[in-house]
Amino acid sequence: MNKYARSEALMARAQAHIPGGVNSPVRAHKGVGGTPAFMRSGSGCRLTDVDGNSYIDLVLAYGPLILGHAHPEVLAAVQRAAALGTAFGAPTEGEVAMAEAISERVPSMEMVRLVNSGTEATMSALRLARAFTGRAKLLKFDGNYHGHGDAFLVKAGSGALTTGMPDSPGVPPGVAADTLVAPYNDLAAVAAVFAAHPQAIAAVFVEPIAGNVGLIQPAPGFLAGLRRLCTDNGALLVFDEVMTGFRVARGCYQAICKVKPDLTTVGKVIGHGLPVGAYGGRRDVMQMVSPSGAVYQAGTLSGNPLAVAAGLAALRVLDETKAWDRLEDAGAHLQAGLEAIFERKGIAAQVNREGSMLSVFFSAVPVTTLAAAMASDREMFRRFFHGMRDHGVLLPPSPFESWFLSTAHNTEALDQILEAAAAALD
Ligand code: KE4
Repeated sequence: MNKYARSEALMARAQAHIPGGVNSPVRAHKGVGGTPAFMRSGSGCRLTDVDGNSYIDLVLAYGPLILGHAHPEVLAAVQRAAALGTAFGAPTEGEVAMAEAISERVPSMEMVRLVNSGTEATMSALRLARAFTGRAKLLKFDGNYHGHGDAFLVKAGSGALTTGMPDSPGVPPGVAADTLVAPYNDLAAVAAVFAAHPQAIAAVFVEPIAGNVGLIQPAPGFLAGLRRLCTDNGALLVFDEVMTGFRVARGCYQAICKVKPDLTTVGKVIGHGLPVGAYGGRRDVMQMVSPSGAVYQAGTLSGNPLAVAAGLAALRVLDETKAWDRLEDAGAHLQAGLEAIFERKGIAAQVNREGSMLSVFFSAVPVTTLAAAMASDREMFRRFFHGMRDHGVLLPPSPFESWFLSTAHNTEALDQILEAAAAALD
């Protein structure tokens, strides 16, 4: 009996009208093969697909669902908001509360503008940095993914890496020419780029934890070094915390690394599954954003009441339950269990983790660069992905994505994940 029959039929229908049958490339399983399961519902840490298969979910929509699927307090907040209307094209109190909530948690974000996705947040932050500095060039890191804005689709991570197109067609050479790339964790290379382009770089964009190549942590001193180089060269430092934001700490990763960026982009958790992103930072920079300044950026549904209600509910529950300690404990439990299994089975693997986000590279050497991630055993990952799915655990369908835990992943679920991992590697 084909346990994915309905998903396969839906994929055939989908491909008639949707490119690749999906609305975001990484969902298409190009990195692991096979048919993606079409999902019907989620509850807590579990998903059920259209064929009735149940999974413990380690994707969590690539990060937003930090409280798990269909959390009652998030659902109630969205239902209350929806009953009052879905959009007004006018300011609402919820947007003020969300901006205050973000600034209170992230002191570097003195002012905030809400948008509808991480991509919009990074695109807007780049335009603002270029306006503030009067410079054109952007420096990013190979394998870092900042959404699909033209300027960022150069040596990009995530789905661009999975599909083997880190430099997308359709990005004009004139745009790509303003995007400079350095290897992640290579401070000397960054200093060299600044020296080669004096007074020309508007901003350095960095994922303070690289979560779109799998997970790679910053080398000691890397982020502080970027801070110093940006200050010395008159460029803005932009932390892209769309993935790490409010997940690895209440105050984002910058509360852990104690490096203060000039601008920060966030998303995912602040919508808890509804579309939202935000950019913010220094008041003198953000004041340049229209209508207080001349840098234009707009959005019909920016600050949408339902997304804001979901995000405010999530941030409140995270505070009330002191979630980050639990998320750290869950991540540590899973990492230790996986490492013990790899050790017992003599499998060369690296588990990189920050709090409740982690990834597994089948590699005999530590993975601290994109090159090392690319050199990991992708065939082994493909087999592991399908073995885990066959045993009821859903990983992101690519070795170049991070796995996520929620507060709903209790000890029973974590132990089921470890049982599945042991079986998948037999
Ligand atoms: P969105 O436009 O997808 O909301 O956010 C773009 C983005 C920006 N910055 C970082 C650090 C991100 O991780 C992302 C999006 N993350 C991917 C996961 N690798 C989204 C998943 C997808 O593309 O379907």
